[in-house]
Amino acid sequence: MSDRIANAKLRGKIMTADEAAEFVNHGDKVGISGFTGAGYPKVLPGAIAEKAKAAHAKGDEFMIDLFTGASTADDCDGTLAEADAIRFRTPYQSDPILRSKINDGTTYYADYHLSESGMYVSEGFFGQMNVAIVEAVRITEEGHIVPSSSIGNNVEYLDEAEKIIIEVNSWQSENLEGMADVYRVGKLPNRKPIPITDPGQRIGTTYIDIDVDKVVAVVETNHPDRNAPFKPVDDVSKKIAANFLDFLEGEVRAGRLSYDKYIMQSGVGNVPNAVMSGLLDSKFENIKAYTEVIQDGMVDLIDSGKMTVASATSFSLSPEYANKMNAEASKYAKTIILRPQQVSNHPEVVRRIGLIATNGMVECDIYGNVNSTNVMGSRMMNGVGGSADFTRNAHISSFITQSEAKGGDISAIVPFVSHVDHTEQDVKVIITEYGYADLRGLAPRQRARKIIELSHPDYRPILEDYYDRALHYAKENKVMQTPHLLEEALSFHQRFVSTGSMKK
Ligand code: 0RQ
Repeated sequence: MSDRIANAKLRGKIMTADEAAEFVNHGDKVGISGFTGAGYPKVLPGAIAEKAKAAHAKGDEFMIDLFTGASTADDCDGTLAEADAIRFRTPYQSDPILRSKINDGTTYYADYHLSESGMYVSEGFFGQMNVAIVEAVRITEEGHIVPSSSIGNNVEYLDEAEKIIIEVNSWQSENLEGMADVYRVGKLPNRKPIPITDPGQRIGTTYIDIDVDKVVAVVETNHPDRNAPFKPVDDVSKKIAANFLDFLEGEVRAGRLSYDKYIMQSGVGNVPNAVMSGLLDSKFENIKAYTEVIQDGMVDLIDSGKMTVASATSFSLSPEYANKMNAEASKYAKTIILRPQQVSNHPEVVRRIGLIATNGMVECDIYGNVNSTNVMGSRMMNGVGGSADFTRNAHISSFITQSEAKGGDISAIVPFVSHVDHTEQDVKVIITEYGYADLRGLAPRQRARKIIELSHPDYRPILEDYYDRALHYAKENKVMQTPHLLEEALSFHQRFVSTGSMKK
């Protein structure tokens, strides 16, 4: 038995994963730790999946409703999805098997803003939570949980579930203790302001206090966090990063930003990660992050001394960087604060801090609406995540993307988005490898040409042609606010579905 379980009562609850899985029943609402591949339970999902498979082999039903912080990994979401054990899933995912189960209709998926998902659980929107399964670095003498590499919605699940199962993972460094800053936002109608005015402020505890009597099982594990490596930074990403820096430099010249006052939020994905490497060689110093996840690029900024504070709810690191974080956790704990996602993404704090938000996207349209989630209008990619928590409330909200996807068969800029996650009112800057469009202060017709200029040259003439004809129609019919040809607005998508390419 590991010496990481200091509470005598909870030491008496140690059992195997298979034994603990007996506390999870068909139809249960199960809230687990885990956020972008960090801090998710490592062995219970596999044991629950086996239970589901055995039930299905006998012709019995076995499916759970699964609530997380955000995405997990193949040995959690993937394993459960493969066993057809997930009936309902929220709020964010990125596992390929789970994605296919969502898209083939096996699993219902509710895509919610990450800052709100825990609150919905506390407010009872989903009904009674049955089981919380949370990974810990250790359990203190009092029975408090020291969370591992993510905080996510742990507090809400531990508070609301009838039963608690704790996985104590000895792979996670004990030196992660101290990174967490656990603060309960409180239930309505008695909320108080969250007292954060700077990303570096600590306002809570380094542990999560729980009702020890609810703990039904403690399982010991020794498994790494798993995450896919980022794509190498290629020439296109370098150009996008350079254009993003150009935009920041413009803000400095305009007197709205100074080299030591940049507070960033950076989204998930390869492109946002690449943009951070661009900042390494920039003039910006004392960069602070009030964001959701800490990716490899942010660790490089911390190592270089350029980033002095990073507030997030989780890591989202490549395997190499996850090992590095684990080995040097006590060093990084001086710079990094991990908060519940309700706090890391809270609109109140985001608005007050005045950060610059930068997120990836699937596509945007010529007027500045952004689709972050649904490919061709209906195939779920990952989810909106925290992108809208930040986008709507940031001082400046930017979106970055390559101008095309799938080897050029898809244009990231289309006449009309096939799904809307971020509306034209919220999107202030769009950046591709061809430049940036600053949309602030512009009406839709003043934006369209600027956005089309960011598209790939293969698509620019078709977009210009669409816009010219839409303008002509709009003038004749006096519908000039956002000119569209309704029968052609989704023609790029229709062409892709019929021919495999958006090109004419
Ligand atoms: O697919 O993996 O099969 O090759 O999407 O695309 O270009 O590597 O971009 O990794 O930055 O991800 C929107 C998915 C972009 C991400 C998205 C395909 C492309 C590739 C990845 P393959 P790239 P990125 C929280 C921030 C929503 C959540 C969010 C995302 C794969 O940014 O999930 O923002 N965002 N959270 O081929 C079809 C298109 C496509 C497309 C890209 N138009 N059509 N497929 N792809 N564009 C806030 C924080 O604080 C973290």
